[in-house]
Amino acid sequence: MRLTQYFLPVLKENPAEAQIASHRLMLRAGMVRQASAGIYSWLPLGLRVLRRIEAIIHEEQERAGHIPMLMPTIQSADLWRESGRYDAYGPEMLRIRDRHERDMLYGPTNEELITDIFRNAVGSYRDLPLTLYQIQWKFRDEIRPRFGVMRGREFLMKDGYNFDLTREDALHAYNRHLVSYLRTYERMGVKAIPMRAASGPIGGDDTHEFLVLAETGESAVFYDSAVTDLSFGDRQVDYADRAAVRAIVDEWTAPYARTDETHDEAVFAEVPAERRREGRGIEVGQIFYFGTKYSEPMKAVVVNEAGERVPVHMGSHGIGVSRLVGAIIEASHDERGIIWPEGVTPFRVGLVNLKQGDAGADAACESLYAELARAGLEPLYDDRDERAGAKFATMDLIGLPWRITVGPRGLAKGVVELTSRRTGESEEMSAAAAVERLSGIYARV
Ligand code: P5A
Repeated sequence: MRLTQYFLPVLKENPAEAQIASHRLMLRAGMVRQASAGIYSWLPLGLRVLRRIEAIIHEEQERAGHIPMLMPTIQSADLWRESGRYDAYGPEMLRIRDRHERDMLYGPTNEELITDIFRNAVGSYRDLPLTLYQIQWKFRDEIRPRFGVMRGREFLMKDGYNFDLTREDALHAYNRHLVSYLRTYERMGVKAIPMRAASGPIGGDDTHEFLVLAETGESAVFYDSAVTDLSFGDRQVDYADRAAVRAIVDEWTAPYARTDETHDEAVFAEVPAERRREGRGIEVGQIFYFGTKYSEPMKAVVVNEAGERVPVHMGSHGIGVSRLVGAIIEASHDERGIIWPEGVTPFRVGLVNLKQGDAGADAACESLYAELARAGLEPLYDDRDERAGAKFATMDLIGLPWRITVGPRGLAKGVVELTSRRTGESEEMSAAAAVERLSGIYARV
């Protein structure tokens, strides 16, 4: 993409309404604009990040054997009356009446709708296990939307729902989700720690939240620092192997890690003092096992091997897709701007022409731009007629992990400069060597 042909409305000044770094930087970098309180338009640069996050989620969910689908944002109130949540959900639910005076709502979550789809299609244990998921917009009329996309009213969520014959099978689904989420967040370049939490309006007793540690997080957290040393790495997981999946869950959930809702001082006191940590975190996901909470009232039953009709065991599993964009920035920025992890960066490399209009520099940039694109390195070429300082400031603000700088002086020596946004370190090398270096880096993402 050439910057002169893109839509990147960056702001020079800090917007007054933004209280935290991620909100400020998302506005300044031209990623989002507020449409009304807690409701945002995603501008092209922001959308690219959102799409990257979605792509990682899809890959990891399908790897775990879960099946993508798409449900509508607007739902009928009738299903929610069946489960009893229409009244229970309260003012967070945006209620709508259509022209025929039918009660509708903008879905805050989809347990009822998916249970309805399931009960109309599945009747036998032979069709289980089944896990369906979607990535779809949700609406929750939060009393205090704030921090930009972090606590929005309209927000993008990955929501998955498992249907199983027994509690044991459903707990395996729960474990599959926990493990696939560990992998998912790690690929996005953030450390999200599974913590025991409370279930709220979704229900059930077994639930973990995934938290990214950040001072601006809304949840108070208590944890054993040992949990922050764990990393998933490139281990292969056989999701059909219950014991193997369980072992990974045990590894991550053995160290003490809880939100304030489930925190227990007495248990926490057993953690060696030097490893006890208190802090704040951003909830970027939550998984639930709630058994037959929806399947019983909504009569989602299957016939088991003995010929009996039994309600299915269910759970639901969410990732805050739009919130993650803010959370990743909270965890990865400096005073000059965003620092994208390679896994979610909107463009993989920025190309800066130090002397636009100089025939040699222009030609070198054109050929490098084509080369980078061919190598799948998705370059953003700053081809504006601007001072070098302004181009660097824009690149630093939007946070691409790598920058290649091309200018007449380097070209005379046959080199360009490759700079890391994270460390600020620069290295001179031939254009071909820079393409090769970046190809190697992104091959590991
Ligand atoms: C799980 C999937 C559920 O709704 N039902 C379907 C279950 N869980 S949850 O924890 O309530 O939400 C899942 C994730 O969505 C994000 N989230 C939000 N993001 C931005 N703005 C909001 N107002 C908001 N509310 C929830 C969180 O990341 C949460 O973990």
